[in-house]
Amino acid sequence: MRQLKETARKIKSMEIRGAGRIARGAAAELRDYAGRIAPKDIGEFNKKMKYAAGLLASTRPTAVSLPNAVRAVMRYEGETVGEAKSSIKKLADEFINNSENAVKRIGEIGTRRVRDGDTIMTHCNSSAAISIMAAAHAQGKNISVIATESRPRMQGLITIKQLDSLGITTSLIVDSAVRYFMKDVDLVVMGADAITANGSVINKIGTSQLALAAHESRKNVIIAAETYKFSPRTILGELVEIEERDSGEVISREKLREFSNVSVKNPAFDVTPREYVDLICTEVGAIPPEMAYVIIREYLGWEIGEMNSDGVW
Ligand code: RI2
Repeated sequence: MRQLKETARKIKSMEIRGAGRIARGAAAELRDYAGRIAPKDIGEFNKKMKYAAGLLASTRPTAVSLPNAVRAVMRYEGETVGEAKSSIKKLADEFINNSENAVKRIGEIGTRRVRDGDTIMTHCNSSAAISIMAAAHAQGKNISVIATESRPRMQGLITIKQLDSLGITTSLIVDSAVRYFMKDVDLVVMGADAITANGSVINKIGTSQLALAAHESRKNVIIAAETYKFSPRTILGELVEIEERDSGEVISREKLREFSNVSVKNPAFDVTPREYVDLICTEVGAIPPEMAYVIIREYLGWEIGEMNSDGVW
């Protein structure tokens, strides 16, 4: 239980972060937790697994990769504890393996849209988006990247580190400079935390203004996202919840206490309408955002359902 709570804490505090990584982290924790517990019968096992699933799924509300991963593992079967444990292990390993392959495949597909000499702008830190840049670079295309800081958590610093280690020339800019530099950009490549049935993209706060600036300058916007980033429940009319994070990420509590009439708003994500997205690059192909529904139907159809009182779908 201690290890389970520790993983949940790490996801919540963003020690484990990135929509793909938190999905793989949750799947791995469910597998390991199942391996560690010694319940008296299958009934008790199922109850413990439901609790673990609910706890992990509730750590961050926006990235749909997280509940999709939890659901993928919680489809386990078994009449005995032993059977259930091995079913969970198989499903979790499958999810993690598919997820890692998907990121690689997105790179191979997405690189076809990158030309030699392109300057790419990116936002935050997305392993799927970086996979495209890495693949283009590995093919010998001479690309350079403009990366935003991505306040308040500065995930842009992770991006420049990763690109630098690959040998890709990168400029770091403040978030408010995206429109200023858009004239130098050939292509925008970003990740996603969730994609709705109508093709809207939910990603790190600031994504929508970057996409808007790109649209104004007629620059293409590619979203790199595995199929498990698509949200089945949006078909049922549900909106994706935007995570509001602690004010301390923006300004220290001490500093804030100096003011009487100031509060902080810190949404972690925003919504980019599909009009500002040219292509969503998934592991099963590059699709226009209008086709998001098809991905949900073909690849995640079994996921649609309502949450029960335990917080599990
Ligand atoms: P990959 C991140 O969320 C960013 O918004 C990033 O664009 C998205 O997840 C996708 O990342 P956060 O965890 O799955 O930093 O492509 O809040 O790595």
